[in-house]
Amino acid sequence: MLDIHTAAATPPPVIRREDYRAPDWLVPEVSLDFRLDPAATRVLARLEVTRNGDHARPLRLDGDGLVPLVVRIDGAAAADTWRMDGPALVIDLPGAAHVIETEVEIAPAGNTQLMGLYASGGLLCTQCEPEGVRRITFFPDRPDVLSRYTVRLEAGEATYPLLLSNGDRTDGGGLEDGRHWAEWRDPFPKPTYLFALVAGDLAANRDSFVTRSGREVDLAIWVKAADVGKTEHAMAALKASMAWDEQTYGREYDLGEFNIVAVADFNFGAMENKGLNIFNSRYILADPDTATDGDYDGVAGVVAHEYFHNWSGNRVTCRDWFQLSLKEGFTVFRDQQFSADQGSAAVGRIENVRALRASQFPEDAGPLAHPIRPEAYMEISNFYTATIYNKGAEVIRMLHTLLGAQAFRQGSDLYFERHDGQAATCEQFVQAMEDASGADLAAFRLWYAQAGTPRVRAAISHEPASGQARLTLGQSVPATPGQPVKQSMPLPLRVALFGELTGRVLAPEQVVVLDGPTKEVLFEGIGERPILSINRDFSAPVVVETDRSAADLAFLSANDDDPFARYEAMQQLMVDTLVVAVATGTADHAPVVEAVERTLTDPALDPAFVAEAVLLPSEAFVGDQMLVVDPPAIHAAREALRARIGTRLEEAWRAAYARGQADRYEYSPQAKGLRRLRTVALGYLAAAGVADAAALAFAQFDEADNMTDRQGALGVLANGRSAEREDALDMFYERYRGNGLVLDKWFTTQAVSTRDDCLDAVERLARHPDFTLANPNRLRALVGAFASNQRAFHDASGRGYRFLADMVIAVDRLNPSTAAKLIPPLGRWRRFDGARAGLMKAELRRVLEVPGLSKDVFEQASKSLG
Ligand code: 0A1
Ligand code: ZN
Repeated sequence: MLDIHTAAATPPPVIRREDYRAPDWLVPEVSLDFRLDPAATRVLARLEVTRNGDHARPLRLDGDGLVPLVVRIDGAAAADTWRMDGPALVIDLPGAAHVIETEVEIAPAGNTQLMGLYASGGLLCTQCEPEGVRRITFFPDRPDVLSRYTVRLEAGEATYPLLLSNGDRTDGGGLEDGRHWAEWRDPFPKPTYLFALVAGDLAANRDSFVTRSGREVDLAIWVKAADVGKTEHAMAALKASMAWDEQTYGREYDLGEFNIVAVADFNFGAMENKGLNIFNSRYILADPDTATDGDYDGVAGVVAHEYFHNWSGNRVTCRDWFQLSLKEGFTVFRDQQFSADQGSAAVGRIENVRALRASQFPEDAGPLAHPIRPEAYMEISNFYTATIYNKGAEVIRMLHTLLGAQAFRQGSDLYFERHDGQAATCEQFVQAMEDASGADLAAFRLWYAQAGTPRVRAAISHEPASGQARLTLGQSVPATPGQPVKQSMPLPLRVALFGELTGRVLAPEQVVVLDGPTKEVLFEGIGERPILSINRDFSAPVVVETDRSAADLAFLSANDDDPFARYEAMQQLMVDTLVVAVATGTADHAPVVEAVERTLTDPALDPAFVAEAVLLPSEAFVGDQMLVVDPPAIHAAREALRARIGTRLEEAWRAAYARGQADRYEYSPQAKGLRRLRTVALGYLAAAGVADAAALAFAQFDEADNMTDRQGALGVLANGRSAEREDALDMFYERYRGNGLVLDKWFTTQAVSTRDDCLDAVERLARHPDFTLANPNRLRALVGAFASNQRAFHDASGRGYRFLADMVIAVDRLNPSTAAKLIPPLGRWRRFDGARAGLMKAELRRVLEVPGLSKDVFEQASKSLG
């Protein structure tokens, strides 16, 4: 087909939720036969198709770049009954059931999109979510067509000794000419997006797990032979996840095998293919020398996430892609619960909220805002967003809060029982929760339909004479694209009151549901002025505005019995101080310094919590609080406050630093907390400009027996101007130049630097021989990280914007879905001054003028321009 229009000239079609129609044809059984070869792989498909309902419509098989070499209907070559409709194969069929056979040839080695069948470091592997199967074979590539798969793989044995697919291996053997084959059968009907295969030369860490009903499952994590020693943490997390899901949700694993494969080139974190999870290697490989404590947490969290999808996603899947949050929001909630149970729940919750505020809140406040169940898309790959995942998880968490743990579990049991083996909708999930609990969730459903972060106003008044305190609440949901007017939503707010004088709990925690535009709550027997603690544990994903004074916030930061609320009070105090400093050029630092000191020197507190609580909010987060973001002013104000906290509390930072010095590396929650606090302390000492800061940092860097300490120290050095800086960067590079995942850290450390010359360094690094556009991890490590560096990216010259747009344009030719993920920082132009906004828009326009732009980038750039 000759397409002379650029995407910009002919916008791609919009797919709408309201247009959903059940599939015309079903495919209960499919056999796929792969003759694997990187340059030319033959794919033979045999589909048993059945007409779905009473209609005369033809069978339509999606394809993307495929040419049918053979089409057979019920065993006979059928030249005149099929035709191509654009990329799709359309076949007129007379009966109710037929067998369709097709054959195509594809070239995995040339697949730079990393979607479909592709090559990565000598392996052949697949990524099929959301619409990758159509790049492998002709098929109804939609999640509501569920099939039982039999897969035969054939390849050269020397290069590809390992042949994996979904389900359990049923057969295999040797062939002539050094080739061999294996057959896999997955007894569970599944949609195309869960299909997977891997062929390669890998070694395994093997283990086993006995399910609660006594079935033994063979577990294997497949990696390059040299990396097997880095899979222990992932294996432990897998077994812990399997046990946890039995305990917490009553969900048992259902196949005889569970395989995980790590690959170096991957568009996302990992993929939950049935029985054959494929991972970005950064979420599998971990050892103390190469992975930070944060990386360890990432590995455990993603292993758990993909495992939990076996039920929330695979056994019950999504009817259509508008329901994506059905599996993703629920599964993120489940992995957050798991991580909270494994480590510090308080620190975990703080990290969840930090991530939500860093990525989802800006999305919800900008041109790409969408509800967790979107209404329309051009390219579904653009909807794997923080809103679908993280806000989706917050919505499930609110259900958990509103219904209580027990009713929530009954609802989840009912959902799995009712919809096992089906492709379900968000509505069916809510219905199951409603039916099991008896609760009325009519208004709650608005959370699925409305975008935007609600704002809550909260004020408390007190009458000493009557002992009454009155909490006044109001909500508003801001307008978002396509949704100018919003309805109030039920917001579960955990609330408590503390006594200013006695420090006592005056009103223990209760859940107040703000279910209209306003609400008043009366508290009796309040004998002293109450201080309001609200949205404890971040019970609702909202912005809360109160008029609490600096003194009240300081009080809560020291005395609240909810760790999240304590952290939040400190953050609010810091944000308020910084906003005043940016607006007026000066601010009273003392309340923040005192609050940090109390937290830092409180021996009862967990060091991991302390390390989170004493960190200043990011420059981007401060920017999000302002009408017009002024990046240099925010940077200056934040650095000044950092320096003040560092200088005033130098002795306390030195003490925390010394306390974090361990004789020997240990992986335990306590040791992790101390390491975290140690590097935070080092950062404050450097900010204070103490004479030995660089020497301390370099010693920590050089003597470290683990990556957490080493990278932490490198980050501190990278922000400074010491002689040690260049040495440390060079040493780090030389030590790890063969390890791609660690080299990513080297790029990121420089891209997030607070130095004035960061932008120059980033432009230089983009020309470094180890930089490549082809590897998504490397791209995110440099370009993604740079775009999150508010001051450097928003350099008044516009060079940061130009750099990002150049990258988008270059990457789009290789990997459109990854290119599109780089666009959102340019879409925030409304929040900046006229000069910056103009430069940002000009770059978006420049991107849109590129001939042959992908629909992925077209959708994001055109919406961002607004
Ligand atoms: N379902 C996966 C996410 C995923 C989506 C797309 C991918 O390739 C483009 C890969 C993974 C998850 O939630 O983990
Ligand atoms: Zn997921």
